[in-house]
Amino acid sequence: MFSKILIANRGEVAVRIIRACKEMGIETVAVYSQADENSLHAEMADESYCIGGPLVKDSYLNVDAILTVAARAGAKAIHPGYGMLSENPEFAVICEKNGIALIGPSAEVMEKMGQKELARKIAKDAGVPVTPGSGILESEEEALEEASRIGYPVILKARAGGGGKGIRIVRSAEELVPAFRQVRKEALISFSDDKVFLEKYLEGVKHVEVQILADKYGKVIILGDRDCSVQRKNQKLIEECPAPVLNEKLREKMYEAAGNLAAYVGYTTVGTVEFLVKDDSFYFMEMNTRLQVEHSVTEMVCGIDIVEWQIRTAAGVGIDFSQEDVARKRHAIECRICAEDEKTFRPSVGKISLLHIPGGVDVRFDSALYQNYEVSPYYDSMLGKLIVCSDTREGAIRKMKCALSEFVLVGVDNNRHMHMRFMENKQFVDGSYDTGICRKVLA
Ligand code: MV4
Repeated sequence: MFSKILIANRGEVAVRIIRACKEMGIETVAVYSQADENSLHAEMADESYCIGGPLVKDSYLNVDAILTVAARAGAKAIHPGYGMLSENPEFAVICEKNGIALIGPSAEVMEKMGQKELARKIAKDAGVPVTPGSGILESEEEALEEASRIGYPVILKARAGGGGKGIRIVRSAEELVPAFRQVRKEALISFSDDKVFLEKYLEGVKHVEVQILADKYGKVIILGDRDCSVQRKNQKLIEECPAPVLNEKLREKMYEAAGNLAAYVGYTTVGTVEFLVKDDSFYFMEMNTRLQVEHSVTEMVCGIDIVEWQIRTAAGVGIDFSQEDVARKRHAIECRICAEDEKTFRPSVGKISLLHIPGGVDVRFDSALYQNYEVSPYYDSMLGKLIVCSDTREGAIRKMKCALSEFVLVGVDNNRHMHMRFMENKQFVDGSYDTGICRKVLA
């Protein structure tokens, strides 16, 4: 087991990882930017090092600074969290070369599954259903040919895309070439990789993902599934576990497909297979080779600390429980509390003058907030994740409403009233919602 772990991240995920390490008796090293000098994660870690300016390129993405701290502090492993360097294969290779374990799958697997069209091919080879689609589109003519072969609507996707960037739905041939140019341009700017492919666009789908835990001895456990269809501009807002309308037969087929893919590609530690679900069919969308923001809802249902097992499996510890031991009866919901204007959704900054975090049975708020904390403009607007769990979905919705009502956050605008609107929305309440729900609720 690692004696000391450097957390190469900030905010709620850094606090989450530090807590897991403390519970495991592992020493922690935090890195922070000048803007995060008074951050909770820097305060909680055993050692903290300032590694650069507020911009992520100067700090949290500053590989040299992070590895220098790891060497100086004697950290044997680095936990990348999510976002930042967590799916950067070059960083994984550099860590491997420096004899530092990057907590995640191997650099090779991270690289393969991070290229979306290659991941689709691997999924198909592993017997996982994928939507009809193309390879990398080398020209506008090829894009037109492939779109015509597959049939509109199609969705253009950047190979290195993520976070809602490098994706465009195209409904007719006239729109295709301008959209193709736009996605390539956006992908080059955002990911320095303008390779784009396309798929048949499925309307009215649910976005359901399956949580994988795999050790280095071939054991793969499915920890549960999550419905992540409540998204605005490809940013998830609300997630729930399990997905409310999956029938058991479909769920078992999706679990088997996700497990087969993990085994086929030699996956280790924690990962998520994202699917599109429509009626009784499901299709591979992509695989995330890192811890996800929404891992917490799965933990609340299955009672397994996903971060602890991510660290254990990265350190070569075998999974000592079976698939049957994974509880699935309860229901959890997560609302992402963001510092943003309720009407314009523009990020909000300021000093938290009054904070009351909701509590109670199975109510959890994962954040890095504290009274008088200054919310800075440099980073993601998510302040924390409010998670509740109950024996039934109705109970979880009721509990979430109570927790949202109890929440006090004065000093920055936040989206708690928006979340309350979802909890009162008929489509959300009956579980029949799809990825189009935001347009309806927020219209
Ligand atoms: C799709 C899709 C429908 N058909 N692919 C969203 C971002 C990335 N995870 C891929 N995504 C989707 N891919 C096909 N073939 C629907 C989504 C999707 C989505 C798309 C646009 C706006 C919001 C969305 C929310 C969830 C999933």
